[in-house]
Amino acid sequence: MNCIFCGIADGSVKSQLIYEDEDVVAFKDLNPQAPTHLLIIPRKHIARLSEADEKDVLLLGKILLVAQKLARKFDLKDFRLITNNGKGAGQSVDHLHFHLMAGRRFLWPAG
Ligand code: DGP
Repeated sequence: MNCIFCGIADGSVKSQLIYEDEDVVAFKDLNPQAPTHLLIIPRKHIARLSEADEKDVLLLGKILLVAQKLARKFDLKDFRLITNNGKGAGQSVDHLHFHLMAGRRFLWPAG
């Protein structure tokens, strides 16, 4: 399997790493859409949220708490946390990731 985000997680692909622990990695998005735009991923390869299952419940919760920790660390009061699930929703990398974005106004509903 040739997965760019698995490469970032194992260090074989360069990235601007912001956070890592035994389960979760966060790094700067290559193509930022906001002044702060981080990607938070599980080290485990899960293609998208719809492919996670009950075994991943702690991992998914941990990702949310990492997002909270990073928002606190960077003093982000208003932020958006999203995952695109499937091509039609805008997913271009098939490894579960959450976009943590802040520093500009966001429209709702999301485009
Ligand atoms: P999505 O469209 O939701 O699948 O988001 C994928 C994001 O990943 C997109 O905003 C650009 C980013 N991205 C793609 N390849 C790389 C990479 O090699 N390094 C980094 N840092 N970000 C990447």
